[in-house]
Amino acid sequence: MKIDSKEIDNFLVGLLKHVGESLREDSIKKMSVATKKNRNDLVTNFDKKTEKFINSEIKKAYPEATIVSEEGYGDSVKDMSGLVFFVDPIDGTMNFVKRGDDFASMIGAYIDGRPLIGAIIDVIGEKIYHGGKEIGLFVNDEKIDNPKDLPLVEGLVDVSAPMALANKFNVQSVIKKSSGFRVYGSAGIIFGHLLTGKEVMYMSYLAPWDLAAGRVMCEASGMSVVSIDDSPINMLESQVVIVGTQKVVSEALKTLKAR
Ligand code: 2AM
Ligand code: CA
Ligand code: CA
Ligand code: CA
Repeated sequence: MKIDSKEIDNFLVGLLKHVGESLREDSIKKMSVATKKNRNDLVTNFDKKTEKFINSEIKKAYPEATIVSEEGYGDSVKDMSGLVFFVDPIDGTMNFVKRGDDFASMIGAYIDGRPLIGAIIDVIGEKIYHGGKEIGLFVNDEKIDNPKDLPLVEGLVDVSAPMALANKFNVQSVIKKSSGFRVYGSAGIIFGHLLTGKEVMYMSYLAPWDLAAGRVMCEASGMSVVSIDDSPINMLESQVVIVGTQKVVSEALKTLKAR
């Protein structure tokens, strides 16, 4: 299969532009909210509608590709061979429902397991972060420089709320060494902050669709993306992941091991 990363990047940016326009209109329309595993695990009619739309556009453009997505309209993907798209139609559904901002839509493209292109839209901020190793990274049409390799003491860190509150893996020891602690509630929004140097680390339990697009872009920008136990990232399973500048990730792993 001949794969052109520029062509996939253009396709994903076009798709997310459309998703952004439609979600900005939709958010004033009637929303129906249901719970999934627990009362904080929400899904709306817009999560489902958006995933159906994205997946059908991907299938039209790339009929040979397989899709891993959150809300059940994807394929049952057992291995990473060929072209695989990861789709999170609304990332930060709780923010979408409760605040109407700080939510994202994310798509990551991989070829034979290799990260190819990531695309994340900050829907209300109207920013699309996109690109990959081969073509570079952009916010909308503007090229972004790689963020500085700052140490923990010089940057803000973001840890998922449940992990930070329960002090899982003694993560509070890492938080205390940083400049400050933030919880934005959307992996996609946080990846945007990492890519533009506004935060230096994100640690969370992430599903494949939470991680895929951000991993492509953060690795392309020279940041580290590691699983907490230092095993290779598995894109077909959920895992606890640390993403950040090289200095911060190595400091974080050392600090967590020293507990
Ligand atoms: P979501 O909104 O697409 O579900 C903060 O809640 C962040 O963690 C969001 O990016 C959210 O994605 C994700 N998230 C929420 N619950 C999760 C879970 N059980 N496993 C993995 N990621 C989750
Ligand atoms: Ca969800
Ligand atoms: Ca998500
Ligand atoms: Ca989601």
